[in-house]
Amino acid sequence: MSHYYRPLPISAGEVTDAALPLGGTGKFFYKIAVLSRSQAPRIVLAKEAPAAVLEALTAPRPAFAGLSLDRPRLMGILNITPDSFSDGGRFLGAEAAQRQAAELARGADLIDIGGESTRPGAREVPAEEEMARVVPVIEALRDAGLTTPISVDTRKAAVARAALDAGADVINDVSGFRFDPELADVVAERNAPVILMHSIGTPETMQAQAKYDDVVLDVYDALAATRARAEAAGIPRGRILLDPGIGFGKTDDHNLALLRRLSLFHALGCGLLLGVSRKGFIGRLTGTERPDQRDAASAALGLLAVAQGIQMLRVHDIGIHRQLLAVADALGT
Ligand code: HH2
Repeated sequence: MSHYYRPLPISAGEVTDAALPLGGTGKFFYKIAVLSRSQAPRIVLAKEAPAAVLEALTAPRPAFAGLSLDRPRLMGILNITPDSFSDGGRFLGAEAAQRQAAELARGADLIDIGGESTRPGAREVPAEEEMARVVPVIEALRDAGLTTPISVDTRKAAVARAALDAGADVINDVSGFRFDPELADVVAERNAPVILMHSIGTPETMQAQAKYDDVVLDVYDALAATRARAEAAGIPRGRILLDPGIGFGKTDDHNLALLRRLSLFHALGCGLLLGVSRKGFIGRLTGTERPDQRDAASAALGLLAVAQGIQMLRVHDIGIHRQLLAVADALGT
């Protein structure tokens, strides 16, 4: 595609009949920034965009894992790993994991359980070990009556299968089906909703490969190809959330460029998820060494994402992000 269309959401106070709805998010836009690889951006009235683009931008997204996407949702993070950058080692035992899940469930719409760290430099974990970390926790949570939808953060078909059997609902693959092609078949066979994230290389190597012609347009094209692969495997568009993958094979400047133009990704016609919570680039921007001291800046970026119509935020601190959503809702932002 030579032109890319980024809707410019407007404030709730300025919505008139001429405004177009943004993907059923409750947000609206009149104008679109037209981006290309060869020309400076232009701003045009929305109605000047091709019909197929307007259809992708305006069509309401179907509910995802039973969650309507007409308001922003929170995914709470639960890492059952010894080495995750923020909470590594804290929730390794089933009991500690269960306590944290109960805490998250108070305010999270979805709980994301991961048994393999994917922070830059992290080593791959064998499928058996990953399963041994996440499956007993998912089983224990379901046995205890937890009804919150659970996603499993895995790149592997075998882990996905075992997690779905144990009571997980959603697959969250940071490799966007690149790591294990069989994972697409598992998702299709099981009719599971899926989150497909943009990344390059593997967590061990990705930062060395962080090179793009134009990071925003390159990530857009890669996500379009990922969505097409998923659809070819039999996964309908309405069961897919896409994620630009902040921090995965991206420099700080790449991350900032993506955050400035997040609403572009609505043109892919899927719901969108964003994970910025406590990530390393926030530490570098704010001079905060400890991940658990990065929640204020994480929430500030979360608000920016919500204002651009992002449907789901992946976060560590649910309480702070519930406050963010309350003020955003009151403002109509
Ligand atoms: N980020 C991380 C892990 N999984 N999934 C999606 N969809 N989007 C993300 O941005 C994302 C993700 C990395 O964060 P975390 O789980 O907190 O750490 P670690 O990978 O070290 O376990």
